[in-house]
Parts: sequence; structure tokens; C-alpha cells
Amino acid sequence: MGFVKLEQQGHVGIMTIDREKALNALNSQVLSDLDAAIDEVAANDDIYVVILTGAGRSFVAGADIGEMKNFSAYDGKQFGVHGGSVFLKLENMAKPVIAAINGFALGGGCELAMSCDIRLASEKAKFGQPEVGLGITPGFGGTQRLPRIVGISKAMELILTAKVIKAEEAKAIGLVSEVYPAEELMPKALELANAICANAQIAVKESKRCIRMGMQTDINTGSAFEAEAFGVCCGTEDKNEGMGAFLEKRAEKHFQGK
Ligand code: CO8
Repeated sequence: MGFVKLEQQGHVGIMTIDREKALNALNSQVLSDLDAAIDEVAANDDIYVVILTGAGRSFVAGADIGEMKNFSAYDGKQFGVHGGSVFLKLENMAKPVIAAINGFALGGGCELAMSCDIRLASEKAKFGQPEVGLGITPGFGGTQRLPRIVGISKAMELILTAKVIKAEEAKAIGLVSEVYPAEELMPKALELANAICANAQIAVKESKRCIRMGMQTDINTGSAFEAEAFGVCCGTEDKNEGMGAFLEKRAEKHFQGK
């Protein structure tokens, strides 16, 4: 995992894309390293929540233009399938993923951020889908996730103009939840991650699953997922602990993920 560093703070796993000299641009190797890192954090039961960030002044400045320049039509499709599958794996991971967007989130970088569950940005972050200016379409989910997140009109505007927007505008259109001064971004991301870690993890995972599945289906089917998840949680010891703490007027709770 040469281009993706992993560290753990408490129950929080921090994945850092680290290809600083190319502003963390995603080439095939970075995608494979990210894939392996996702497998590792997903398999680690001691990690409840994941933070994804970039090394240096960039989150991810896009897919690697040098690598893509010589792609044939076949190569382009394969690259799209590779990146798309890694991003789907991230999105579908049972545990929540917070993007701490420290700088450029362009093209594949914006698409990567959109595959995360919660997006926090530094004031220095910049967002955009510059692909049509390079003669290509977004290829790692931008045409699919951006309209789901910001609505069709804004997504069309951003993708068809290829314009780059600042963090505050990204917040105004709902692309990120919060914007912080650069030095506060990681402390705030950790604070948010730890707030999630403090809750019952089966309920956290079931909630994520319901939201993710619900966004792709009709309300009747989604409500059925939710009822099923609620039933799963009602059978857990954590539900007894959480409700017991409330009824006993006890502040501390000891969830065990069971
Ligand atoms: N790919 C490759 N190298 C890059 C990339 C990139 N996306 N972005 C930056 N770099 C490299 C630069 O080439 C430069 O390398 P070197 O020092 O060897 O010349 C180094 O990073 C530093 O970059 P700059 O000198 O340009 O730094 P600046 O601060 O002047 O500019 C920018 C920063 C504005 C971020 C600028 O680098 C830039 O515009 N980068 C490209 C942004 C972009 O267009 N991204 C979208 C790429 S397309 C894409 O992501 C498609 C995703 C889906 C593909 C699916 C295919 C199927």
C-alpha cells in the first residue's frame, strides 16, 4: 500500500492518499493501494469509523492525466471499471467513512469524496469536475453521485462547465457538510468520528446500510429495509444497554457491538 498510508487513533482508522508530488493523482497503482487499504480497514473489527484524507496540499487532484493520455477506448473503460469498483467498495463498506478534504478535490478526487458518507472540507479545498475540458466524461461515478448529492441542475452546471468552486460554495450546494480553517480540519474530523464511535456500532452500520440502500430505491422498499434493520437492532445487547442507560438515568454507556 505504498501510496495509501494507514494509521489508527482509538477506534478511528485514518487512510491518507500519499502521492504528494502529483497532488495525489489517482493512477492504477494508487487505485490498487486504495483498494487494499479499504479491505484492511473493513476487516479490522477494532476500527469503527474511517477518515479519508490526502497528504500535503491536495486531497486528490483527479485521475492521473499522464496515464490516461495514451488510453485506447478499451483502456479507458477498464480504468473506469477499476476506479468505479474501488469507489463502490468504499461506499458500500459497512463502517462510516468521513472525507477530510484538505485541498484539491478535482475530477476523480471529487468523485472519491462523493463516495464517502460525510464530507468535511478545509477552507483551502477546491472542488470540480474538469473532465469535459479534457475531452472526457467523469468516469469514477461523477455523473451518478453528483446529481444525487446536489441535484440535477447544479450537477449539470458543474460538470458541463468544468468550473472549479471553493469550499464555501461546496457547502452552500450541499456537497460538503462543514468547512473549517485548515488546521482545524483533522481535529474536527476526529471529533466527528469519535462521536460516531461512541454510539452502538450495529445500529450505526444498520443506519448507514438503510440510508445507502434507501437512496437507490423507492420509499416502500426502503421502509422495509428500515423495519428489518430496526428488528436486528432490537435483538442486540447494545439496545438493552442504550435503553437501560436512559431509563436508569445513567450517563455512561458500555456498548459492545453485540
Ligand atoms: N494527473 C497527473 N498529474 C497531476 C494531476 C493529475 N490529475 N494534477 C496535478 N498533477 C501534477 C502536475 O502535473 C505537477 O507535476 P510536475 O511537478 O511533475 O509538473 C504536480 O502535480 C503539481 O501540479 P501543478 O504544478 O499543476 O500545481 P498547481 O498548484 O499549479 O495546480 C492544480 C494545481 C490546479 C490542481 C493543477 O495541477 C491541475 O489543474 N491539475 C489537474 C486537475 C484535473 O484536471 N483533474 C481531473 C483529471 S480527469 C479525472 O479525474 C477523471 C476521473 C475519471 C477517470 C475515469 C476514466 C475512465
